[in-house]
Amino acid sequence: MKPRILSGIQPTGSLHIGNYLGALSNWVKLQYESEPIFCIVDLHAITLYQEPAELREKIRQTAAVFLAAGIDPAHSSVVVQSTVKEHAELCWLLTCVTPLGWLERMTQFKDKAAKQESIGDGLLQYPVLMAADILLYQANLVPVGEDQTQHLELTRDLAQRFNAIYGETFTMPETRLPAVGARIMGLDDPTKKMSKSTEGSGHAVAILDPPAVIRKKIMRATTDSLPHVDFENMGPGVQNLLTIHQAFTGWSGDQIRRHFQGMRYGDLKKTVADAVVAGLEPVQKKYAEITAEPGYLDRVLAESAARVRPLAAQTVRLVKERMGVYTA
Ligand code: ATP
Ligand code: LTN
Repeated sequence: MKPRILSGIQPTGSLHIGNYLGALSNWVKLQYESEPIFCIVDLHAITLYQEPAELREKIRQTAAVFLAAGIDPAHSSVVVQSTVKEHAELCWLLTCVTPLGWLERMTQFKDKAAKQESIGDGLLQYPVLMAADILLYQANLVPVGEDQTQHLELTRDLAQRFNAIYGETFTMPETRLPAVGARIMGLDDPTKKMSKSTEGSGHAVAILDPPAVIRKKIMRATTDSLPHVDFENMGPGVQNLLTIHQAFTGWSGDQIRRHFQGMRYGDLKKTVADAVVAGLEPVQKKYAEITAEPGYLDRVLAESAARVRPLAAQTVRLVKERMGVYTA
């Protein structure tokens, strides 16, 4: 049996090269191994306040970026999470078997909660909803960036706990990280993960940034006080730029070392910027085509939702039966 692949991205801002290298490009590579489902997780996005008009816009933009990056809608389903109501329904059912302590331990929850004056319950429940996304379709492979590994461990723990209490119900999902680019760091601060919601124009390169903007951001990236690349003594900023280059070009570690050893930082940045601009050019071109075609995106989203709903309904029915909840 082919594995079922499922993953998701929050429509919380402009997708950046961390999302591209950590998640999207890996989805594109893996998509023909199975019948994958890729979600725009709008219900996750609202765990922190989103301006409604902006959120509506970002949902469509995120879906268009999935397609522009090479997700093939004839084969893969591109689903807006909130359009398949079973995501929320299964989330509640799973909430009832989730120990509170498991959720309070999540590092993403602790990080995000620390930045809030008042902490919404949704922020705490976030990983349960994510587990519901995955378990709803009995997915066995979840391609994500490194920051999601803890949430996936919780998903497995939850599946195991449910199966132990109510009998074998859920497939155990496996985490799949990309070989290179599982954790791209901020250009302005290479000790912090590149993130959509971090402020600052020098932090992230967006997938849709024009070439001149990409070049400017990379040329200004934080490095260190050394003059040139030294693999024996390399700071995190330089390491991050090399990782970005390697992920975009597909070069081997040896090739990277031979090419960049001793290179001055100015030239390093120029070379990295060229690779990023070249790598994103086809994505940007396709994005323009997709968004120029009226009705196309809505059609893809409607067809995808219709395709996955029967499977979602089947799982929720099974879970309800197992738990003894009324099923008409
Ligand atoms: P937010 O800032 O809103 O939390 P984010 O930029 O962290 O957003 P998510 O929507 O949480 O992005 O993540 C979508 C996917 O991209 C996940 O698979 C995640 O692991 C991956 N990802 C996010 N940031 C990075 C990064 N810096 N490097 C590699 N992968 C990343
Ligand atoms: N929490 C994830 C987004 C996400 C996800 C999922 C990823 C929601 N549901 C299911 C994989 C599988 C994040 O990247 N922040």
